[in-house]
Amino acid sequence: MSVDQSNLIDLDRYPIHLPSSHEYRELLAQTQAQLNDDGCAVLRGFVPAERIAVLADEADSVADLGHRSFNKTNVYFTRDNPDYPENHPLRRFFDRSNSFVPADNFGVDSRLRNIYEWRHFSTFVQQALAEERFFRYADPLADVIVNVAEEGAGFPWHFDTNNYTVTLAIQNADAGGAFEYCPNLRTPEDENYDAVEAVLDGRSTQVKTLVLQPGDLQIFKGRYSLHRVKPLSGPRRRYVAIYSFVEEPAMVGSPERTRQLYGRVLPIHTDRAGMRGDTLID
Ligand SMILES: O=C(O)CCC(=O)C(=O)O
Ligand SMILES: [Fe+2]
Repeated sequence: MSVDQSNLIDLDRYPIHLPSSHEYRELLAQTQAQLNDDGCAVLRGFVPAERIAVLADEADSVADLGHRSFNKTNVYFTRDNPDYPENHPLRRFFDRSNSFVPADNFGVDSRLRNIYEWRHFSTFVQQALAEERFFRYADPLADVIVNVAEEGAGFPWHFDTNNYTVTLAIQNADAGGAFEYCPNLRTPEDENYDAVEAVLDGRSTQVKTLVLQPGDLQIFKGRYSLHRVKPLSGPRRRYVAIYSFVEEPAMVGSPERTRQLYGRVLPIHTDRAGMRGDTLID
């Protein structure tokens, strides 16, 4: 263990570096139980409040390098389908905006990267998710990124296209930004369109709200749980670090998707085109 990780992660509360300890087994059991219950686990104060400034400063120093992209999307990220009635969830489109700081801005000295690359971190997350195949993402633009969001920006309701997401809250906006989710609203067999429509209409009783504070780690299984980030307000930017893990060791994003999200591609993306791996959250 290097000094860096012990400086940032609250290892007294979250002894992820002591896998044979009783405390580790308890932590793992609790995290797994949260994931089993509603597909979402939160480790509050994973980086304690008094240490988060280091990460906020790091995000601040590269925030302007975020690549902005805007689109209109339904909750499924699919095209409009005129075969359905106009108010069907498949046909309801919302503004979505992203600003992702690409991962090559988080180099070997990055404290954010430090956490991601610490072997105890990925082992813990893998065990929590009970995933057999689990690797850090080989994409040098996408393995560790920061999402920068400002007033007016939003993540409207959606189902993720990947199975799980690991995020670390770094800074909240002045107001807004609560995470809302509906655990297991759909299944592989049933899209449950009526329930999705109720959420979009604001009349669902299945919405849970989570207000994350800087330093909280979230492990979220978003493929079956409809979710959004409520609109932000005020001048302060919201920063969230996204740590990507995948099922195949050599995967990188497709050139098209990479250009869309990060504004550029690297030789590795064009060389490996064909080994598809669009695992970034959305
Ligand atoms: O920023 C967040 O907290 C989560 C955003 C999200 O759900 C996504 O990008 O898929
Ligand atoms: Fe999502």
